[in-house]
Amino acid sequence: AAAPLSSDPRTAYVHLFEWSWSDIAEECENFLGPKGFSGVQISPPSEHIALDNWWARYQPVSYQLVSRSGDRAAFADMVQRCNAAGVEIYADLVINHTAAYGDGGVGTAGTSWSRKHHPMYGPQDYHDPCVIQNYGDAHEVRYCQLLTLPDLRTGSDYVQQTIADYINDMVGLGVSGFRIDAAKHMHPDDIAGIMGRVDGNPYFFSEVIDLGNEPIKASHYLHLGAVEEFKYSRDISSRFRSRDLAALHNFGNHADLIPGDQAVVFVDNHDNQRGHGAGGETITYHDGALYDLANVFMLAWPYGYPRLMSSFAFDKENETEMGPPGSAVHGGDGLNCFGSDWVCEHRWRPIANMVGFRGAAGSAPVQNWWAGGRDRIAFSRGDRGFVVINASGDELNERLQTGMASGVYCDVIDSEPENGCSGQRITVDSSGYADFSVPAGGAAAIHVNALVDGD
Ligand code: AAO
Repeated sequence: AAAPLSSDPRTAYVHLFEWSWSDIAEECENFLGPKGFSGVQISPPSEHIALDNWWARYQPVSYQLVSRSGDRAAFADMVQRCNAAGVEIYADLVINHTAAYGDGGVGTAGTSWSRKHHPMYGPQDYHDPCVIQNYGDAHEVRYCQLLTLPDLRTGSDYVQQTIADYINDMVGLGVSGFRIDAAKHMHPDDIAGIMGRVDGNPYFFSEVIDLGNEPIKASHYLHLGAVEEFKYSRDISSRFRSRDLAALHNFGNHADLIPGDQAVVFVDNHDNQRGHGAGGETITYHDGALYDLANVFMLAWPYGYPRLMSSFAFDKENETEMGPPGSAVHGGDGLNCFGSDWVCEHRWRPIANMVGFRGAAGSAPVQNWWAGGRDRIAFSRGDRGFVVINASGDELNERLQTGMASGVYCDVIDSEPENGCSGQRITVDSSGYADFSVPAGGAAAIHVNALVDGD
C-alpha cells in the first residue's frame, strides 16, 4: 500500500460533499494543500443507485469505484494528487447495508441489481427482515434494517472479507482513512472483525449518533478508532444561537463527551444541515456570519479533530432531498466556487484562514481567557495565537492581553497573510497587550505564522 503523507499534527479536514474526483484533485493542489488542510472526506465512492437525490450515494450496488463523482481512473488520480499536495483522502464507507430504493434497477457502473442481490452477496448474507422502530433497543438497531435498507450480516466471515477487500482496494490506491457510515447499526465486534482484515493502519472514524438518550454509546466504539461527536455539534450550535459564548470556557472537557483526541467534531454535517439524522438547531451556511463565528471557535479551540462542511446550495424548506448541481465546481474559467451552486464554506476567509491558526497553535493550551459579557470572548493558545470573537450587536473595542511576543501581526480574519496583509494589522506591545476593534458579529485572529513585522 502507498504510504500517505500525514500532516502532523493534523489540523482540520473538509467534507467536499458530492464533489467530483477531478474537482477535489484541483482543490487539493490549488487550495487545501497551500492552506494547510490535512484531509478531505469524500462522498461514498462505490457504485450506487442511479437516482439524482444526494442520498443515492448511501445505497451501494457494488464495490466498483464508479459513482456520480467519477470512475476508477479519476478516483486513483485524485488520491495520488491530493497525497502529493499533503492532503489525505478519507472515504465514506457504506457497509451496513446495500441498495433498497425501488427494489431493483441498474447502478452507476451498469450493474443490474435487485433487493438482497448485490453482485457480491445473496440472501444468506443479510439479516432477517425487520425494520428499526425503537432506538432504545440495541439489538433491534443492529440486527434490523435502517429505513428499508437490506442489513448485511456483518458478523459473517464472508461479509467481513468482502468488505475488507473493498477497503484494501482503496488503501492500495493511497486512501488514508475511512468514515464508517451507520456504525451504530453494526456491532463493534463486527467492525473489529473487518478491521482485522485490513492492510496497514488507516484512520477510522465511526458515525455513532449519541445524544445521550439511547443504549448504544459513542464510547462503545472508541477501541476501533475515532468517533463523530454529535453532542459537540449540538452544543456549539446551541451556544452560538443563544449568543452564550462565555459558557464555552471549558468546552469539550466534560465527562459526557468522548476524549478530544478521539473525537471528530463539526458544526454541521451533510445530514443535520438538512434535517436528516440528529439535528434541529444546527447552525449552517444559511445562518451567514454566525456560521463563520462557530467555525472560528471550533478551529481555535483545542478539542477534537475538526471537520468543515462544504455544501452545495439548497432551499431548506423544499430541497432537502435534492442532489448536487450538474455543474463542476471548477468550470472552464477556472475557479468559480463563489457565486455558483456550490457554497464552498471552507473557502470563506475566516474559516479557511483559521485552519492555518490551528496549525500554528499546535498543542498549546488555552490561556488568557477573557469574556466581556455573554457574547464576546477572547483567548490565546499559549504564545502561538490569539482570537477574539464578537457575537454581540455592537463593535468591540478592547485592549486585551494576547500572551504573544511583541510585533505586528496580520489579522487573518480580515486579509490574507501570504499576500502582504492588505487588511487590519494588530500591534502587540512588549507586555503582550494589543488593541482590538472587531465589528458586530465578527472576529479577529493573529498567530505566529502571520507575523508581518517582528522585533
Ligand atoms: C432514503 C430515503 C428513505 C428510504 C431509503 C431506502 O430517504 O425514505 O426508505 O432511502 O430507499 C441517507 C439519508 C436517508 C436515505 C439513505 C439511503 O439520510 O434519508 O434514505 O441515505 O439512501 C440514523 C442513523 C444514521 C444515519 C441517519 C440518517 O443512525 O447512521 O439516520 N446517517 C448515515 C448517513 C446518511 C445516510 C445513512 C446513514 C444511510 O450520514 O446520510 O442516510 O447510509 C435518532 C438516532 C439516529 C438516527 C436518527 C434518524 O436521532 O439517534 O441514530 O440516525 O434518529 O433520524 C433527536 C434525538 C436523536 C434522534 C433525532 C432524530 O435529536 O435526540 O437521537 O432526534 O430523531
